[in-house]
Amino acid sequence: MQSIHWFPGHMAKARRELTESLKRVDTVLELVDARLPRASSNPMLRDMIGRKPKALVMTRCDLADPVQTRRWEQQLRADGPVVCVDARTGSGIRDVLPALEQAAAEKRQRDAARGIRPRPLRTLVVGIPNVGKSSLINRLAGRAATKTGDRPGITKTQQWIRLGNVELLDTPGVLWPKFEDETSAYILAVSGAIKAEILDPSVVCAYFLVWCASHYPDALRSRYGITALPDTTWTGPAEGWEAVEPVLAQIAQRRGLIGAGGKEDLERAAQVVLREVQTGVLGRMTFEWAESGPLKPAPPAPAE
Ligand SMILES: Nc1nc2c(ncn2[C@@H]2O[C@H](COP(=O)(O)OP(=O)(O)OP(=O)(O)O)[C@@H](O)[C@H]2O)c(=O)[nH]1
Ligand SMILES: [Mg+2]
Repeated sequence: MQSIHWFPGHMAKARRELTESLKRVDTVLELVDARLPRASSNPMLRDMIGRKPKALVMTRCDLADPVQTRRWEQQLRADGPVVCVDARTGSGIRDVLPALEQAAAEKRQRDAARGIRPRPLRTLVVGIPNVGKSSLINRLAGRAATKTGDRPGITKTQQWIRLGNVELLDTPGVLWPKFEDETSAYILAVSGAIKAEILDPSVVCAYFLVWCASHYPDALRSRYGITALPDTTWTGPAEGWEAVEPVLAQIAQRRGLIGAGGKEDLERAAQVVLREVQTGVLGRMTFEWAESGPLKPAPPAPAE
């Protein structure tokens, strides 16, 4: 694909600050979006974090497909503790601090062996913009300790928030300078993590409709009354657009999105679809499926 350069100056600054802060923390809490757990994990952060103890939090579990979330959780657990949350309502967050302690268990033991008294875990909270870092911190703190908002770039500077046994460092979301693969870029745009305009909203929507037709066909049928779904896999923007044009025309008709000359406004229809996907109107969905295989039984719920 064409390489997309869009790394703004403030991101470079955020990256430098993260490198500095990493030296001063004991653990890292990495947040990814449960609907795209790999595509929303910043490869640059992974390299920077290195071997520092880390726990992973999947946010927006309320919007993701629960079967896929369980699959991802099982796969990702191979690399350390994983917690699934809805950072907006706080569902699942009581498992976050125990997961951090679990990640830091070895360090705690080392400290104890050296006679160092236990002190609050200093934790860096990282993730792409808008993934829910500040929302999660506020839920953990039980108060509006840091500002949140429904668009990327709300947190501008790092900020420490002290809770009983941990000190959390809220950070501005960071992205990476260049997308290596086209699919990740599309998935990030479908989720709203990056602006669809960076690619092209119509193409992003075409990618989604082609993918959705084979993964969640009922969502398209019930929301838009589409009967003839695109029967193809994504091979590129030109072929993808050709496959979804009739579908978008049908959506435009139903929504009364008719432009000058009585023609369906396909671009507006594409924008409507993307907005509805992002807000969960199409139903719970995971845009990046985990490898399939037998699901292990869910772990027993922790005792109250
Ligand atoms: N549905 C849902 N919405 C969430 C969840 N977590 C966060 N949000 C919403 O997502 C938006 C972004 O949340 P923030 O906490 O500001 O995200 P952030 O990661 O701090 O973003 P930056 O500071 O810009 O990097 C807000 O509108 C939240 O209400 C979640 O688990 N589920
Ligand atoms: Mg924030």
